[in-house]
Amino acid sequence: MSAPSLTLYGTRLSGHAHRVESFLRLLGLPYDYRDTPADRRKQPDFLALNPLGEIPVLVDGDLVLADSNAILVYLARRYAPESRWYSEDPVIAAQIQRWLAIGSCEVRTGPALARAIGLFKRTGHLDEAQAIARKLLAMMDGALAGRAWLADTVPTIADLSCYPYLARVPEGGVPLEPYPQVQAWLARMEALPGFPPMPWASKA
Ligand SMILES: N[C@@H](CCC(=O)N[C@@H](CS)C(=O)NCC(=O)O)C(=O)O
Repeated sequence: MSAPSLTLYGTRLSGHAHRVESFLRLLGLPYDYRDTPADRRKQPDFLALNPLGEIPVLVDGDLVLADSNAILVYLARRYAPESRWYSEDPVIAAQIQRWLAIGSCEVRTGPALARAIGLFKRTGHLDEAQAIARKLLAMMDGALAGRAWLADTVPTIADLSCYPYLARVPEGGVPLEPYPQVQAWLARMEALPGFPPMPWASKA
């Protein structure tokens, strides 16, 4: 396999970009990082990479790929095919897909939106986003009882997808204390060798 030439467009406070950057770090893949704040995402050169104007975007040689979960799948299959970050097992693959979907839906409309309203003055209904976050956290606390990881007996891209916005949901006004299984899982994530914790915006 030729040496990868990877470029990641993101920002350090984006949980979506964190999904990708944490995986690049865990896999030990070298990459260039292009800080891409909101105004840059509307420029023609960035829109040529992702017409939706969203980070993250990964460029790997001739490949331009947007969407954090799609990038996680690509990196796992392209650069770690023998690992268990992804799975060919039908049941585990389906479980991973379920959590990636939750990462795109409930995580985005709950913890991610509550944090964005609180921190970045994004428009939206804070009460509704916090309610979705609490419902999701309660469900995850139950799902993680008696198991260490979301989709398999080892960490997978499902855990990477769900981690960042749940780790920093207190910045959206939702405390983590009522959810001990989620807190223990977040601690396990942050103990993975080479794993970069999601930064606190309030401490940035
Ligand atoms: N489905 C996308 C969503 C990415 C997303 O929402 N990115 C935000 C930043 S965290 C963004 O760039 N929004 C457009 C903007 O802020 O201009 C993914 O998973 O990558």
